[in-house]
Amino acid sequence: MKIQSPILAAIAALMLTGCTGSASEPTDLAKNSIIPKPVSVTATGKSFTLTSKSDIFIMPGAPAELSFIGNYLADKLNPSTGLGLQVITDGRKPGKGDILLSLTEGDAELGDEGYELVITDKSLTVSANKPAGVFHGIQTVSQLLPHEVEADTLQTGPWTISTGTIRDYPAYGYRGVMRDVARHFFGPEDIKRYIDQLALYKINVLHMHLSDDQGWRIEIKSWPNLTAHGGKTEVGGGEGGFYTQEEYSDIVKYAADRFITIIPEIDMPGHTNAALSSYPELNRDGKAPEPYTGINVGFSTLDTRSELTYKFVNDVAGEIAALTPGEYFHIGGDESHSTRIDDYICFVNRVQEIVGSHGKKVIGWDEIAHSTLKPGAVVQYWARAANAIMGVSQGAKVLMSPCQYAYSDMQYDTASIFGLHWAAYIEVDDAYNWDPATLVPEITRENIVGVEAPLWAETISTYKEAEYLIFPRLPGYAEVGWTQAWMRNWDEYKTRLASHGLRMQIMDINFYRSPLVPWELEGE
Ligand code: TNX
Repeated sequence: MKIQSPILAAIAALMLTGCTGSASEPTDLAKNSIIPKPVSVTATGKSFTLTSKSDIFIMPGAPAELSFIGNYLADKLNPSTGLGLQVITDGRKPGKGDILLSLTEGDAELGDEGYELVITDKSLTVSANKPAGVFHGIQTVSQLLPHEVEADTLQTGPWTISTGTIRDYPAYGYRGVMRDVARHFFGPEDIKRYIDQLALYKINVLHMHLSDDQGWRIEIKSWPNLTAHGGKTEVGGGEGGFYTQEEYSDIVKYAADRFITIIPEIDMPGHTNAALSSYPELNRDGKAPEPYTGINVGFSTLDTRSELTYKFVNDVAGEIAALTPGEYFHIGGDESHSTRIDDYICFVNRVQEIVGSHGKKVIGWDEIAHSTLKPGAVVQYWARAANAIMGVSQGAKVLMSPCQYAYSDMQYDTASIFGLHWAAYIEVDDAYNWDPATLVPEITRENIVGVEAPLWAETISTYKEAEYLIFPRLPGYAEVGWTQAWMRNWDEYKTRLASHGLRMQIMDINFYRSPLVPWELEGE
């Protein structure tokens, strides 16, 4: 029985509750609260239940990533469901109540990240062309289960999902967020927890802002004072910190296992006081400035006319590129107010060559469009549309991070404790209600690689404070990147987001209880 209409599905649900179990069991897949919203959902009006007999099956010969995904799903479901799901790879066939993860080939519509979920009353199958698609598919499975599945302690269940088919794939291939770990340092454990949260919403890029005036956060073996000195400060005078190369590589691997690419950023030629303070010879006058712990911008610059500066950039980019499998290296390039424009242009042109020589493509904040962009360069639109348009006219692609909509460090409203408001107050609806492809008339769909929501860290120093700015805007940014604009609508989205309140609560996420969302919360 195929039921597409919600009314028919509701009638079917009423008819079926008598014979399939308690009235609280979901039987209409169309009434899901999946974020980001999937491309197509076809409800068939029955229900599938995970039981203590259920396991997760992977066909023999499938790539290792599929076993990793199977274990990831088991590790997620077992603590809360207590069902002891095991990953079976020995060729046994799945039976009633089992989950099957499989790779298919040549489903062109699904692309590299799409998936298909087929749920019958007997089994649940996630299939995709690539492991990334299967991984996104299991996130959808988690969201279809009751919210208690997100707990790390035993819950009662039942673990029932309504039946039907979901076919789903993203609008944009780049769905990212940025973390500023320079203004305040956030350690590897914080970043890993964040990566797991990103995976829930099918985000696939984490851009890490690794250097700024207030701190240098990644070990560079050929320039050790960058971290020995430049890593020991942060905004407000705290102790700062940095990632050793081993820790950085571990983060890269942790992210890659979750199909998230790390893009490292070394911001230059401005935003470089921490480096300048660590090495006097990088300064035009040979004198190292004091470490900086305030929140002003635009006062520092590398000496763009010194050959030593380019040796420095080459060493830094070389070491980081060698640890980073992703195709991009972010060169910053924003707010270089202390660099003459002609020097800035020469610098960005040369740095593009250096980054290219290490096998990476360049991303930079929109100001880099003043230079001559190399093929493959991406301009990250944050402030000036004119810059991004200049990039497009050079054939570059644009990454959309318009500060009035996509800046996670902007306050929600005038009462917000954390955050800034120089670009805007960004309530949860403002963060959701924009279309990357129509925001700037001159920048059209084919010019855009995707969407990124940056989180600058001047006003936040703990994980919980960061969470408060990230949630609940993050699910909205994920949907802006994943779901076609014509399928998105705030009034409908907010009811789905409302039900994610219970999930965020049970995961102990410190989220902003926006008055615009009809939250379903426990005990509040
Ligand atoms: C502007 S956005 C900056 C950052 C600040 C941010 C604060 C951008 C490319 N530059 O240096 O942290 O504003 O909102």
